Amino acid sequence: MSDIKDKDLAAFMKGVIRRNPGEPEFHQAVQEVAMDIIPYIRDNERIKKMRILERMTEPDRIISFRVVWEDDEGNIRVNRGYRVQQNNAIGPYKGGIRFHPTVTQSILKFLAFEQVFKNSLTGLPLGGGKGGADFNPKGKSDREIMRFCQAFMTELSKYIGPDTDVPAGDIGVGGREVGYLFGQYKRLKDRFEGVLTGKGVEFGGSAIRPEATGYGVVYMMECMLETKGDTLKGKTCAVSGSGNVAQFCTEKLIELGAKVISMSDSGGTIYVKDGMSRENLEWVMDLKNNRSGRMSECVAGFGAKYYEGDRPWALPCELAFPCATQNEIETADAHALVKNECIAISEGANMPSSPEAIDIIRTSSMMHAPSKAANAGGVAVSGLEMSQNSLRMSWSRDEVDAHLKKIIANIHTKCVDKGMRDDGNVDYFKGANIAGFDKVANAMLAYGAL
Ligand code: NDP
Ligand code: 8G0
Repeated sequence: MSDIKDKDLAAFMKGVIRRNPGEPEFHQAVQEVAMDIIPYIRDNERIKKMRILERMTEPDRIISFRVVWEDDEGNIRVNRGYRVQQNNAIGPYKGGIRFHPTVTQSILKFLAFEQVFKNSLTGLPLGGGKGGADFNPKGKSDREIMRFCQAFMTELSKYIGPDTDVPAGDIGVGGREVGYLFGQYKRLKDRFEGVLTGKGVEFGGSAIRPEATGYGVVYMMECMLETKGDTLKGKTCAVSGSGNVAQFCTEKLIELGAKVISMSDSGGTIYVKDGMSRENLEWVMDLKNNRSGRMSECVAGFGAKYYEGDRPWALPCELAFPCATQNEIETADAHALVKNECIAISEGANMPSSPEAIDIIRTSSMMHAPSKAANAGGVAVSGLEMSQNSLRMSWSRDEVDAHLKKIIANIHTKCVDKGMRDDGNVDYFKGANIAGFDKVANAMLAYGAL
């Protein structure tokens, strides 16, 4: 964690660390918000007296449960499931479910905390939460995945509802898993209601939800470039990841005439010097979505170069789109981006930049949109899915895409309004933190102490 010079921030973080031992990702996410909010509320006696920031860093509740399922060999397997219900001041808890072996309470608390600010920025009535399990979907059969999802939902169904808490997918949880989860909820409750988002379009899903996060990350980049009179056309772009967010980020970049030179997975990075074609991307989508393949297979697939064990950030690029996971841009990666004169970063993954990397980027002239602003398009379209379910309506692709563009443009404007620095550059991290905080804090103040 980077050095803390502000005394109030140091004291606050000491308390957070004491109350949440062994949760480094949660400490990191809280510190990144608190470093902007503590100076902002320094003279606001009411917010301080009502302990708003302290209350926001304590989840409303955390549900942790055993998930028991049977594998294809008849072995009984045990995993741990969670739902972190962080804050419902401005709407029902909302946020994804992650199935990955690295899932811990710390990871889900950081994600739930970030979600509160992000959901506030969308302008929609959504509180924040996150859930998941330390289950590894890799190498599991379709029927094993189904049984795990059913066992997970059997317990989770007690705590969620369309006006209470509305989960969705995340890493390791895509359309197929949401289908199994929704099927089990419906079976148990005998109710067809908007209790999950990211559903198939046949059963209440919204157009554009699969695309929304990746498209939104690109729309945010367009907004940032526009402030400099620039566009995406012809720009060299490094994308990391090869899952849902990375795929649709790449698709939109190609559509808008940018040159995508990389994608990656936890095994390594592919490099395509002249930029990926639509056909290359379709090949990757089929590899990842239908064949459980590895990016290394792109060498034989379409002649990509492959760097085993590397991330994309040392490849010369003008724009960077981290779309894999937390802390995937660290000190050396940030130095490489600065050295190669990267112009801007739009964060698709949640908290992809380490605190040290953020400090390095902040001292350069790079524009840097934080995940809570840049990837908010996903949850925003989830919010629109909830609206459509309540209305028993479904909107067209064009209608939803138009809403998405507008929501991202509004978030960009909020970041500029609250994050403008004296030198005329925008601190997008500060802007997003303050704008996200304001709405939730005002709602909490209105409710009084409880
Ligand atoms: P997917 O499961 O579809 O894809 C995840 C991708 O990230 C894969 O390429 C995976 O590689 C890679 N990855 C995951 N964990 C690691 C790791 N520890 N080290 C290196 N690579 C890793 O997930 P999504 O695309 O949905 O999510 C990606 C990020 O975007 C996450 O941070 C998520 O929270 C965030 N996000 C997602 C939203 C959505 O709508 N889906 C909305 C907002 C944010 P491999 O196949 O090797 O595991
Ligand atoms: O739709 C959602 O609620 C959702 C799903 C996955 C990730 C996120 C996020 O904002 O991180 C939101």
